[in-house]
Amino acid sequence: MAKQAKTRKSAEPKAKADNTDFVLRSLQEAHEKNKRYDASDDEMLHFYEQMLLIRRFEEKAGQLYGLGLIGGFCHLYIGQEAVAIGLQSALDNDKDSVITGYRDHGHMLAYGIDPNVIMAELTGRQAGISEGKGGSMHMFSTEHKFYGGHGIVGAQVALGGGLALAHKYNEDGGLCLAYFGDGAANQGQVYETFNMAALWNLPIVFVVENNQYAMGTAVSRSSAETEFYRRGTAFRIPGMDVNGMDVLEVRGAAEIAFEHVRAGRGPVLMECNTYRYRGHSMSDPAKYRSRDEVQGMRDTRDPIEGLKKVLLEKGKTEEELKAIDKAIRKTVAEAADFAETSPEPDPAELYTDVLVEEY
Ligand SMILES: Cc1ncc(C[n+]2csc(CCOP(=O)(O)OP(=O)(O)O)c2C)c(N)n1
Ligand SMILES: [Mg+2]
Repeated sequence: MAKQAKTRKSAEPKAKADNTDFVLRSLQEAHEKNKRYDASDDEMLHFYEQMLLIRRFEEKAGQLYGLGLIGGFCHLYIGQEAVAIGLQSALDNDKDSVITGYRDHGHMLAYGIDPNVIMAELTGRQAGISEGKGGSMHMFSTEHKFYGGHGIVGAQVALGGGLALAHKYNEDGGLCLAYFGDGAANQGQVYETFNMAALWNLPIVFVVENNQYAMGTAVSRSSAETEFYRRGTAFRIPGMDVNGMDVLEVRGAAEIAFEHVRAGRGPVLMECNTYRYRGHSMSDPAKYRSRDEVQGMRDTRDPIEGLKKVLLEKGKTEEELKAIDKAIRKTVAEAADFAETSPEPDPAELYTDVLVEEY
């Protein structure tokens, strides 16, 4: 026993371990020093408009679901808007790719994709972005390098590893932004992907959207380590702990993470702490938490209200912001009309774009 301990102690990895500690903390330290992105007034206003578009779009989607116009699953992103906007506003859209799970409408809207085609996908119409065959959980836009929209919890992380490998192999200078939830973070394939991404130095930013619940289970009931940004430690992946309710903080963190990855220094694991206001999906009565908890979040940490305050301090007026809201409500109402009135897919399309052969 004594001999073994001695061998281990004198073995080489010690210096490496110290270095690893530094690498693991380095991005978090940079983030703590410079938390919020120094946005111009125009950028800030744009973030506000984008987040509000997601909020109003999702509220309308909830209504259409209630009316029976949207079938199947529908997972709303209300409350989490700052994550998609803060991160995706920092992307190089000519090069970088994005992949996420089923809570994907906000990530599509963050690209500026026409709300009409997203809403029409929700109502299962031919004009929808997946031609009405994907629905809420399976939206794609290869034109934007947005690779879904996936219903299998955690599966998108491994696929994201593949996208990052393609960026590296093709030397196209892009990175992959792979989002997943706090529940997905307990999936085995996430760690297989961490290992390979670190081993192969892949250009990928893993983002845990920690909205505090996986279906009806709070993180403290499902997760031994609830500080998700630390979960890359065993793979020497640096972590970042980010307030996902503050779009300027998320954008600030994105700047640091993307620079690290673009410089060829390998993957980053970012945890964005956020909160979903609605149930897991439209069929969830959300009995596992109190109304006060949700209201408390809305009252004190709402990402849109938070940015509104900054804008008002910067001299914007209530009237200007109200006019923006009015215009967005109109866009969303038009998207709903379009999604209700456009035709369903032609029956002749039943076997196109689907796998029907044996493999
Ligand atoms: C492999 C797999 N297991 C279980 C499910 C059922 N399921 C759908 S969503 C979900 C919870 C995931 O929670 P989280 O990762 O925190 O994402 P959130 O819904 O909070 O965005 C579960 C268990 C599934 N779709 N796939
Ligand atoms: Mg969750």
